[in-house]
Amino acid sequence: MRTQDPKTIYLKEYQQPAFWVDHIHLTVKVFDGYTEVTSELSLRKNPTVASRELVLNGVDQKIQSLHLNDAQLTETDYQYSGGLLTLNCATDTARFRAVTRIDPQNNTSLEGLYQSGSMLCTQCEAEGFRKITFYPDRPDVMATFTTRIEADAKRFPVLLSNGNPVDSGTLDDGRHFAVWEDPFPKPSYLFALVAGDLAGKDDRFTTRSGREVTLRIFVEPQNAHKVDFALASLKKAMQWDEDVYGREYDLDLFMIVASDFFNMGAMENKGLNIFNSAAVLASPDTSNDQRFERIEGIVAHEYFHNWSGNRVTCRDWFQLSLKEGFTVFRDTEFSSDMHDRAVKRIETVAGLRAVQFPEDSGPMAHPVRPDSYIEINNFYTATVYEKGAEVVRMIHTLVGAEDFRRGSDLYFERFDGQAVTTDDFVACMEQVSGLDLTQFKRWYSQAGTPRLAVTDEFDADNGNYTLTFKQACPATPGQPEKSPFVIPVKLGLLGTDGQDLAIKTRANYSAETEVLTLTDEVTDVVFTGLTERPVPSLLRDFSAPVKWSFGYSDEQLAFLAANDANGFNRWDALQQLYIRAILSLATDRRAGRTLTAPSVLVETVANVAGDATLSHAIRASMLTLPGYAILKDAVDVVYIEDLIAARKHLVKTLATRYRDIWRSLTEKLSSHAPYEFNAEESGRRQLQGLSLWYWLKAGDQAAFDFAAQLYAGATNQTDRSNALRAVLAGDAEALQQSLLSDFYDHWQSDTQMVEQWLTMQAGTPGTTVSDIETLMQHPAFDIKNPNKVRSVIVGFAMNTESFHDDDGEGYALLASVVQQLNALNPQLAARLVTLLSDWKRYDATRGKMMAKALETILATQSLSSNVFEMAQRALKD
Ligand code: B3K
Ligand code: ZN
Repeated sequence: MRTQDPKTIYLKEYQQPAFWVDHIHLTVKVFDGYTEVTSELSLRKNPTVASRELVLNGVDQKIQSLHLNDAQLTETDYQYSGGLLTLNCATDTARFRAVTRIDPQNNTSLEGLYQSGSMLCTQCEAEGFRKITFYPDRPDVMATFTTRIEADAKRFPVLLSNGNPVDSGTLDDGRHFAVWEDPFPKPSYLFALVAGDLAGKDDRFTTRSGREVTLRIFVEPQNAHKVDFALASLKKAMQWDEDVYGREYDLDLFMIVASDFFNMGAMENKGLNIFNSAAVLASPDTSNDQRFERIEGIVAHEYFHNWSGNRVTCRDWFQLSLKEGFTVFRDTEFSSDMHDRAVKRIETVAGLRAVQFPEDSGPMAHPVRPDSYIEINNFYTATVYEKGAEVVRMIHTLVGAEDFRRGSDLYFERFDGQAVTTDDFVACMEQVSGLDLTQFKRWYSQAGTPRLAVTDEFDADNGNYTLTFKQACPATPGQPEKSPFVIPVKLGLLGTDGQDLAIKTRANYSAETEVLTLTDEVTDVVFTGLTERPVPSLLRDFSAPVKWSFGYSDEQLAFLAANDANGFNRWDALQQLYIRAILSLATDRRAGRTLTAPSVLVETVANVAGDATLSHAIRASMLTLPGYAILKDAVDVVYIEDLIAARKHLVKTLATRYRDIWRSLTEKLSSHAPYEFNAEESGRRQLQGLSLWYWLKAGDQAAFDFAAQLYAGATNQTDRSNALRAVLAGDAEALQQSLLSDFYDHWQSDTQMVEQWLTMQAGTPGTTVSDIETLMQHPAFDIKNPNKVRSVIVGFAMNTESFHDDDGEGYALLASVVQQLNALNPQLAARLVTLLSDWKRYDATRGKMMAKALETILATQSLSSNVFEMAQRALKD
């Protein structure tokens, strides 16, 4: 164990800095082997703070010289330890100048300035700017930036930073320079710099007030054919933000750069977004529909941050969800408007349940607005992002679309150019709507997924139907007791004919929005004037992120799946049936009983598969079984072999019973039309892919032949990956091997395709730890590249059957990879620790082995604070 644990930062201890920065002038000179950074800060005393201490963050800085108001500082004038430079500043305005050297070529943390392939680029959120120069690296310090970059003209012909280009020219020794000016005050986490030999492509967008904006995307030359889709997505996003939020872009230039080495998806730096190549480069031949959809969403997300994040930013990192929750809500709405709203809602909720719910019910649970952290990078979580977006969605539901828009207008106007809090956001919504959201704000401060148990009673004599809602929220780390949440419940009542009945009730319910607002631990709602006992359709569109239950019979769930007027709830009813069936099959297996899939479910599946009134995409979503993440979250103790066997049994039953349906769907859904990415076409391909997968599971030779042909004749990556996915899930090993090696031979020079190739292999059932070790020796693998690590290691951890093999070797492998990455890239290493964090849910033997892997990690020499925090939280009681 460490002798000294890293420091914990608390929200309650927030204090403004003693000095603000009005302007920073940066000069970055790139040389072989080192980079020299000169930074000149114009400082202004904060009159509300008594202290005169100037506190600057700085990590891995080799100091060349420091000046305060033109006086050179000597070592007795300042203190520099633990990443903090502190000195006394007697004047109310001051100039501070630092000349330091940094080493981007050897910066494998991918934070600050680092080398990605042949280019240099930056990642400053959350606290990377301190790796570039000394600065008050906190989001409440907002300054205007001027950035001068000097570098070799041949190696780095393109030199970029935030804002507008204001000067450029040549220097001696084959070097050149460029100067950029960003007129909008911003926190340091939004700073960006790129230097490289990049190909650019331009497009244009005219804003509604007539501003002509140049859109420019930069990529390594071999990727020049993969930029059009991102540019088109960007224009759609710009238009949408004007139409839906009245928000216009504010500079003359908007740039996107693609980088192969990147810790996450993308980064919203002002005017210069930097993207993980995998999240921006697209072509029909190398990206499947899912990837297109993801890219469109991420491009929009980063663009939307220009307002929700950049113009109005976070006061401190506890407020991260202020920008992330709101921006995820915005990008989700954008995607819903671009494609199919019900399908998007299904995808969002499936993701929330698979990732955020388990996070919220385990040792990593934390509020949407955390109270404390050691390493803020560990809090870029599904809770802050996705649950945060659900919280904003509930506000939207409660205040209504019109007031939500007025509230967001007020928010952007009132706080433009400021760093604020989630309370400030909510206050705007309160002001425009007149609602008191005090109790609602518990969604920001209380962790855990509330449980909502619903029961009913029908009084036939009086025509009264009563629903009783009981809410409770389990304890989470540091929060043993919870107070009731405000829970919006959108509902309908179905009559025997499957139609919605007219609803009359006494309280809490708005007939206009069909939303009932719960505020108490127990709420009775009486619906009047009913001549029959209805079937309730609850939490329509998943109106609140809760785990709700109602004692439906299988028949009632099947009835809802067939009739509910709410598309989302049709899907959800069937999901409940699947989960129920798989869990009961798992119990049967454990008890040694024979397995029989329930007939109500089996019949419902046939009805859905043949229901031509449903869109292809909805049918595909409804026919997709819940994954292990969701199944695991539904049981107290995970006996993984039982879950696997139960799920397989259900798949096999559906596959063999309906082989003719799968076959005919697969064949009928073929098309030779040129590839187009839109809701209809991607829905068709999705349903075909799924049908082929089922057909193949039935073991028909014709299915294997079809898949091999689909693969060979594919003119787009969606068909190709559908064929591969189906074949890899079957047991025709020779065919699997031949397709995989063909794939690599053909695509080895395409980075995105190689990443997919790695992911496919890591995820194939039957892959062993030694296969993974072999894959990690392959020339295509690089432990310093996060995409490659995610493809192989996360891909393997998602391969439930293999990763959880009872020899525990999967866990040990993961621990050793974390140990290696701890020194290279602590942020990525810490992410991987979460793959073991649900250890307590497994059977005792597996749980122990997983905990042991966590202990091994915790015992690592020179453990980073990132990994320390995660492993220690995961192991805590
Ligand atoms: N704001 C960035 C995420 C930064 C993560 C730093 N560890 C991307 C985004 O959410 O848009
Ligand atoms: Zn974001």
